[in-house]
Parts: sequence; C-alpha cells; structure tokens
Amino acid sequence: MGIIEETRDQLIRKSLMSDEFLDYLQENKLPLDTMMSNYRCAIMEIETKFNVLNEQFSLQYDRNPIETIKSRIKSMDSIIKKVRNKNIPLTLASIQKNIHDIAGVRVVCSFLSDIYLLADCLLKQDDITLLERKDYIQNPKPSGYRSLHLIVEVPIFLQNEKKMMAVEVQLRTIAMDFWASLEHKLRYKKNIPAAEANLLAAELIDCANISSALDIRMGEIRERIAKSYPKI
Ligand code: 0O2
Repeated sequence: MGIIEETRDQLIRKSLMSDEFLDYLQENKLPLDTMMSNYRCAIMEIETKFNVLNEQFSLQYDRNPIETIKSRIKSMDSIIKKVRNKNIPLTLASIQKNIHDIAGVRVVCSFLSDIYLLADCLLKQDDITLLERKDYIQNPKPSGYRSLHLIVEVPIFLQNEKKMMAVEVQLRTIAMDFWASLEHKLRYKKNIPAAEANLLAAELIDCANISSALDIRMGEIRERIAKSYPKI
C-alpha cells in the first residue's frame, strides 16, 4: 500500500470511529443485524444447493465435482470502504442494492469443466436469478486471476415473508484457488519498490499461466481415462 492509500485508509478508519458513524450504527443496529443475518441465510441456501449437486453426482457418476466450499460474509469495514469507493449513500437499502458481494460462496472444483457444469446446474434452478456473470477464466484479469463469478439472487423464506438476496458465487479449480490465495497474501506485502513490484507481478502472471496449463492437462488426462475406461 502506498502513502496515499495508507493515509486514505487511516482517514476511513478515523471516520469509521466518528461519533456520527457510531450513532448511525446504534440507530440501525437491528436492521443491520437483520440484513447480515439474511445474508447468512442466503449463503446457507446456496451452500445447500451445491452440496445437493455434489451428493447427486457422487451417487450417479461416483465422483465429487466439488473439492471444498468456503463461504464468507463481507466485514463491515470492507462494506464501508466499498460504499465510499462506489460513492453510494450510506443506507441499508443502497448497500443492498449496490453491493452484491456481501454474501460470498466460493466453490472449489476438481476440474475446469466442472466449473461450467455446476454453474449451469445452479442457474437452471427455478428459484435462482442470474444478475451478473463475469468469466475471468475466458478473460483473465490483468493480474492473472481466473475464476467464474456469478452474482445470483436467491429467495430466503422467513417466518412471514420471502426475501430475495444477492450472493456472489466464485467457482474455480484447485489450481486457480491455490494461485488466488497465495497472490492475495503477497498483495498485502508492503514497501516493495516499484521496479521489484513490476517484476513480481510479471512472475505472478507467469505462475497463473502455468497453473492454467496444468488445469487443461489434468482435464485432458481425465477425458482420456473416461473414454478408455468408462466403467471405472
Ligand atoms: P474479498 O476479501 O474476496 O471479498 P465489484 O465487486 O464488482 O464492485 P470488482 O473488482 O469488479 O468489484 O469485482 P470482481 O472483479 O468480481 O472481483 C471481486 C473479488 O474477486 C475479490 O473480492 C476477490 O475475491 C476476487 N479477485 C478479483 N481479482 C482478484 C485478483 O487479482 N487476485 C485475487 N487473489 N483475487 C481477486 P474482494 O472484494 O477484493 O475481496
């Protein structure tokens, strides 16, 4: 993080602690807790859908397309930062309307083709609405990042009402997850001189390309086995 970003971060932290903001939090505590609880419920719904699909594949084809599912709720700090960056009003309604990754579900798949298979299975379900699709596998980010991102809306059924909640689903292979996790850790290392940072960025892109090639080769091996020994 550069000096400007660090100062901005400190300013955000200071204003997060301001009386005005603390009053706002206090006044909105119940609605805020309710909103976060609703997002947690939406995560449960999506996780269950993937667990059901994994179970069915396991029975039908004797294999699990999902390695792991990791979920997270965005921290209040990150939500407020996003409110500021997007320059949207600090209200719960505006947060829900404009920030779609408060609830996040990350599905780590065994093979590349499983990503698209699972995405299709999820999107075919009649209670799921696709809000946005970003295919960073077909179009990797300049950093080298690869994953399929789906912003979906899922209903949660409460005591007296049904609510539609947005969830960001990130689908990726083990190799993509390995790269993204390490790159995320390295990104927060500070005080790296610009020239060195550029070299490291190029290295990371190279690593992303190598792991992508690995995904393709593993997929080819799997197809070859499936063709030759379909009963195994
Ligand atoms: P965290 O901690 O994972 O929540 P938007 O959300 O649409 O306003 P953006 O950047 O268009 O902003 O969203 P996008 O491209 O869908 O990516 C958001 C998330 O993807 C990030 O969440 C990361 O989880 C992941 N991601 C995107 N680019 C990279 C990358 O270069 N490296 C790694 N490791 N992960 C990436 P957050 O909010 O940054 O953080």
